[in-house]
Amino acid sequence: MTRWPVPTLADLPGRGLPVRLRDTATGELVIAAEGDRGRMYVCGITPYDATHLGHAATYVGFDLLHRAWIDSGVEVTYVQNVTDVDDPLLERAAATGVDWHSLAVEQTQLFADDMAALAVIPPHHYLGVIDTLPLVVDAVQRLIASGHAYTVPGNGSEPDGDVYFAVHSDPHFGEVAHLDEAAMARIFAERGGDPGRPGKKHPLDPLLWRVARPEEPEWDGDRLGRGRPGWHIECTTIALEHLGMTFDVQGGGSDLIFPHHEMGASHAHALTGSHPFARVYAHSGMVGFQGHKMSKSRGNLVLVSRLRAAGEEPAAIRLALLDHHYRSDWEWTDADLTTARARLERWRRAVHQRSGADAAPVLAGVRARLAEDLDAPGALALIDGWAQATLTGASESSSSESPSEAASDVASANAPDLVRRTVDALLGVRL
Ligand code: 5CA
Ligand code: ZN
Repeated sequence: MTRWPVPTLADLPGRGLPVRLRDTATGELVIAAEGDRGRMYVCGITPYDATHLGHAATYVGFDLLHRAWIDSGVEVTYVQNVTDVDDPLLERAAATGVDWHSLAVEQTQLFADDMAALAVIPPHHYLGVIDTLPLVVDAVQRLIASGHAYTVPGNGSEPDGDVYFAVHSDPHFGEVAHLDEAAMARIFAERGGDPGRPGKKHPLDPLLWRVARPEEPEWDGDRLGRGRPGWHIECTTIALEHLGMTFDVQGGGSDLIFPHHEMGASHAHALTGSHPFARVYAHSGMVGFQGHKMSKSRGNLVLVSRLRAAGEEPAAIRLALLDHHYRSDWEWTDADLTTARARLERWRRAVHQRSGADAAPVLAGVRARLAEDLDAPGALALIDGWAQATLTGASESSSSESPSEAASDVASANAPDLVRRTVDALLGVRL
């Protein structure tokens, strides 16, 4: 996959603090990177109806971690997939009469353009399903050989040979989401699972390899026969290949906790014989619109590209997203943009003053807020306070000045630039 350009980041003096994230699996605040390396996998888009504000909020949220890691001297490896072959994409292509591959290519490009506009740092490794097929085929064959996976016989409506993963062959199954059986059964059916497929050993067993069907894309699967991969195994394979067992942060929206991240973790445990897959499972909240989760299936979407086409500045969109903590569920309204535009304008006026209120505590404060589970709203409030003090000070300042004030004048003259650089490097907003 072609990545989008890397934004330039302003330099900052000193170092950021180690970032702690709330781990979904344990509920604890955990240091996100162990030592001086940070390895992060964030589940990418299924390329249709991209990029809505829910997607954008999720990737901007994890971009804060990426930036805070860079600021604290952590060497980051960031990996992301594109689910460019999967049932929902194929169904959308069929329903609208377009070629599935063209749809995927066009929407992946749109997503890249939106991410670049929003100043999201791209992943180092960015892979689609087709890029990873041989690795997935190898992984599924190994799971069969080790007894973690099995083929299901055909029947009147399904061909012979689909491969499923035996969830209960992983003793750690259930340790990411901590759901009871009833909740797992319900959510599995809602989110792409097929609990009723005859021949499965357990209703929750997820698909690993779907053998070829007429009218569906198919690839060489070696001993598996021609077909295409299941969803969870793709992300597991990509993460193991580019980050390895055990990496630091598995990220995505909270709609992926179960079954996707639960299954992906179990696949990895079975493939490697070790545990856990990720040290930290971090999940962003769901952005809603018109009373429901913003989702392609419901169609209640606000697209970043439409806002941009209507003349909205991407920095204002990003600020609107940052005004909500990444883990909270929230509802998008037009007021979010109105507030963000006004804030952007106020901050710009303040950083264009010739001098300003002391900026060192602002940099330290923003670093501290971000280190504490990426508290962007807290960071925004600190910049608001500085902007207010600076603009008030500017309107009150007189031309007479005593010589003893000279030293603090040097600091105050540098203050607007330091705040501008803080907002640029840590929040990804150019003033
Ligand atoms: N391709 C899979 C992941 S492997 C997928 O979930 N694709 S997606 O296009 O549906 O979503 C892309 C990312 O945006 C995922 O991390 C998902 O959790 C997140 N996401 C989807 N809808 C929302 C929403 N309404 N609010 C916040 N994040 C969302
Ligand atoms: Zn994924």
